[in-house]
Amino acid sequence: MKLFHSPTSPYVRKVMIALIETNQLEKVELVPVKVSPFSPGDQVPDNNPLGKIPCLIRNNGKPIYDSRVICRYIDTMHNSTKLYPNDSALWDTLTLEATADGISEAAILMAYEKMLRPEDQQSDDWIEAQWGKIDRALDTVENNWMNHLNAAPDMACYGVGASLGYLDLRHDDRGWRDNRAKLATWEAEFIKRPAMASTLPELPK
Ligand SMILES: N[C@@H](CCC(=O)N[C@@H](CS)C(=O)NCC(=O)O)C(=O)O
Repeated sequence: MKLFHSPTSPYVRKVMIALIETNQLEKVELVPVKVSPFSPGDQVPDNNPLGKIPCLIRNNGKPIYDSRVICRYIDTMHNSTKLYPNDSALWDTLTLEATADGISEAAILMAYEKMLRPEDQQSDDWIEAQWGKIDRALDTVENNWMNHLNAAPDMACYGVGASLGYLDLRHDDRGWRDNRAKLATWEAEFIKRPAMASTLPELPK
């Protein structure tokens, strides 16, 4: 299989973590790509019309996306500890994973606004509105989801780890840890897991 890959994408990181945690990394060839809404290139849109990564080309040649679909697909291909529960606990896992992905989405849109749009077209109000989503979502995680995060790790926990890593990468100045001692304490331990540590994003040099 082939995975369109970028080391800074929190969504690609989720897929990499899923592959590492389930001992399946060797099944995948990583294809490095750089995509943005303004420069999607050809390779990614030929396989995912949305022009987004991650996109996984399966052994039968068919692409699948997005990260939640890929992670669930990966979870069907192994017999060790599952990333998604197979009972009613699934709905909690999917909701927390969606919350984490939403944090990443708002954080990416903030970064795109600053990095991709001409300065005179950038909107501070719009950036703050995106941060408002992140702020509310982080408070919800801090107040409602710590029991879930502190239980056996599932794909939702890895999603939260990936989204917090992206906040550190792009929006460190926002101080997401302020007033969120429980989440900060959890994250400090969680990032020591080998799958988290080996996928830590770095800004391109
Ligand atoms: N919902 C998608 C989001 C994927 C996404 O936004 N990926 C970013 C990279 S982190 C991307 O490909 N951006 C290019 C674009 O928006 O055109 C997922 O879970 O995979």
